[in-house]
Amino acid sequence: MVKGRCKDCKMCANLQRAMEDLIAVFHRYSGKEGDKYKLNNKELKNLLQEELSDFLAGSNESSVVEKILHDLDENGDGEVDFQEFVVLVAALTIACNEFFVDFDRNSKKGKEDCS
Ligand SMILES: [Ca+2]
Repeated sequence: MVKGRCKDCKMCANLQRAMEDLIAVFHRYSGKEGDKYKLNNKELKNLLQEELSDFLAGSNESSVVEKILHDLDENGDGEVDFQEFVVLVAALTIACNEFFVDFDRNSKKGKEDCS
């Protein structure tokens, strides 16, 4: 990672770190068994339970994991590669942002009493 290139810009350092973390988390789980660069059913289940437990309550049920894997498995090889994984992260991030924006709007509405 190049450091000091834009030291006043904390946002891009944060985003870079988030991207590196995203890659590292994926590989920590995908490297456990089988293809090192893909998540199988068990690896996906572990990742969902340990990294996204707040978002995906109930994902410990096998049928839920099966469904998520089926939805994400764009190329139909029965495993989730990084490209397919990023779709899940993006969808959850968008949902979080919508929640945040709604929450922010509602709280401002309450304070200023205008719409
Ligand atoms: Ca796949």
